[in-house]
Amino acid sequence: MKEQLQQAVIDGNEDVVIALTQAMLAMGTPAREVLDEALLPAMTVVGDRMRSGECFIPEVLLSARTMQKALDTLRPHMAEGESASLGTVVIGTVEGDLHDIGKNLVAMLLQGAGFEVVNLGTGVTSAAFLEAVRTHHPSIVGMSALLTTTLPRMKETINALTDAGLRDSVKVMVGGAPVTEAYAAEVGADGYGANAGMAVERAKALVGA
Ligand code: B1M
Repeated sequence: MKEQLQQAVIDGNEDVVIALTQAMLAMGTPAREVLDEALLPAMTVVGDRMRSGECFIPEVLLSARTMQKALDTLRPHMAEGESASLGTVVIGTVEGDLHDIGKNLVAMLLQGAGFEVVNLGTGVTSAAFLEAVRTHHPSIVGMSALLTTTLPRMKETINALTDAGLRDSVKVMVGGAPVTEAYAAEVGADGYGANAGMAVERAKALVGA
């Protein structure tokens, strides 16, 4: 069934994806296993095909939308974390970047782990991150970027937080496929996650949980 689900995400077949996700959950497959062993590998295949020119933007969009539907189906089964709040995380994809599947996954797992999450969406400007920090007083600001061209927005936002006198009031976490631990250190972030699970562990460590 995992292979069928993976193929249905690649094909962008929403109805089949929802039905198979529900069926696997009903059979007792842990939501995390559905995610790690069927859904995430599907996006890797889609990325490889995009790179090799085997598939084009409309097809990738279809797979991405289907992936979001699968995540929506999984969400209630993953949000089984501690009930006490570990604090607030403001999270967004940086300006100029539309990729949000990974960021939403990180947001979902943070919520499941007991954080309050304010998800600012995609294309979030430095000014919007600052505004959200002033409004929500988060413990952590999380930035996601999937494009090498949008990575510099992370440093710009960190600089803007410093210039506004807000940098010491929040921890900053960064992530996304092109981000590395070394890059996170280079831009002055406090934390980095190679994947959503590692992001949650790092976020917990940052708030001393
Ligand atoms: Co885009 N795209 N895309 N794309 N896309 C990539 C990223 C690319 C690698 C594809 C490729 O060439 N193989 C390539 C980037 C190359 C580069 O910069 N080096 C690329 C490109 C070039 C583009 C366009 C420029 C294409 C074009 O128009 N010519 C364009 C840019 C649009 C823009 O943003 N301005 C574009 C558009 C799109 C779609 C809109 C079609 C769609 C996005 C839909 C959406 O997100 N709603 C799309 C998709 C789907 C992809 C791929 C295929 C899949 C991304 C994904 O969802 N992965 C991607 C190829 C790939 O990555 N294999 C590709 C699954 C997701 C779960 O993983 O996002 O890495 P990921 O998140 C992980 C970790 O990175 C980490 O945890 C997550 C979960 O484990 N993580 C964090 C993420 N954020 C974190 C934050 C944290 C901590 C951890 O702390 C805050």
